[in-house]
Amino acid sequence: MAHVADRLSAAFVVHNLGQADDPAELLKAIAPKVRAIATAGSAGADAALIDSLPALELIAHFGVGYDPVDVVAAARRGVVVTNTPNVLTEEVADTAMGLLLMTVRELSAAERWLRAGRWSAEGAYRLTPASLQGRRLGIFGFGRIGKAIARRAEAFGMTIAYHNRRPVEDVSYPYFETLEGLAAAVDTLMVVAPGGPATFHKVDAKVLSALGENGILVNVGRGSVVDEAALVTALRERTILGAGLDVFEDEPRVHPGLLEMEGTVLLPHVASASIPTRRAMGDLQVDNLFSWFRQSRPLTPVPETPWPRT
Ligand code: NAP
Ligand code: 8YV
Repeated sequence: MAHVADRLSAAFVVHNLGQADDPAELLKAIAPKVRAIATAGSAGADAALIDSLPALELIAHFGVGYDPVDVVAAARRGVVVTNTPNVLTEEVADTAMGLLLMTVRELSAAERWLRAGRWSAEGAYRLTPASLQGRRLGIFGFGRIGKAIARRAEAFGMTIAYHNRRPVEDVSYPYFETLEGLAAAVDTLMVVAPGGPATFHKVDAKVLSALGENGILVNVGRGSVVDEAALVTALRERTILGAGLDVFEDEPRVHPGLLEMEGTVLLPHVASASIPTRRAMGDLQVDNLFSWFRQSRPLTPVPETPWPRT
């Protein structure tokens, strides 16, 4: 974001690796002096980059999900990693509910019907097989955003259950130790878990089959959490009813099987993408850098690189 770039260049000497003609050459020239990296989106920092910067102290990531940053390599080197939690929670939960409604009630297909002149030419759009009413919502990743989605879903009259690695205290919703167990108990699965090796392809053919033929899958977490090939098969064979996806395995490329399917609603990773929310995320990213270099502490370190150091 220009706003972020302006704030950074007003305070720091900034080298833009992404826009360099020869990134390797630039890196070689500046490596001994680099004290922090600002990363965004899928452009993170891998072990090779981290290990090539001997003076590195901080990696400030734009986004609450920090799967593109190798936090294990950072922790090993004593480098602190920060992300941008909380400031996007409500926005992402709003979008998740919108995507759920679009998927269950086929709202984008209905709009396409109107815009194509089919309402006047052929009559009303079809009655949707599914309704939001009476649906049972399972949330995979019951953290900040998962809880904000639960608050909204409760107001819509949905029942709620969840799966995490451990139960959340002070919450009365049923907890499921396994994702498959959760999927079998609900008909609507909302994925809002982080990416990375621990969650890779956790939503697989078994989980989709447990969700059942009335099942709706919504993913606002990370594309890598869902086995997209298995999802395409489940949609094709109608072992689930539909899917609403904001995130994909190989962004910005989308599996052609998903594109051709009528029962999918596909958004280009926009859950936090409003100007106010993205600006708040950018400010938190820059404030982490300011706090590190002015007050010697990060504002929002990730759990893998805690502060104060343990
Ligand atoms: P959070 O508060 O850290 O919540 C993540 C939840 O996932 C935690 O409750 C955690 O519980 C659970 N979890 C983590 N690893 C797990 C595993 N291996 N198996 C089962 N559960 C696991 O994070 P948040 O702020 O809610 O954000 C969640 C994610 O949403 C982000 O990491 C990001 O990938 C995604 N996101 C996407 C967008 C978008 O634009 N689509 C925007 C914002 C965020 P336990 O530790 O108990 O397992
Ligand atoms: C951003 C996200 O769209 O915060 C996250 O984890 O996925 C989104 O809010 C993404 O980080 C873009 O930079």
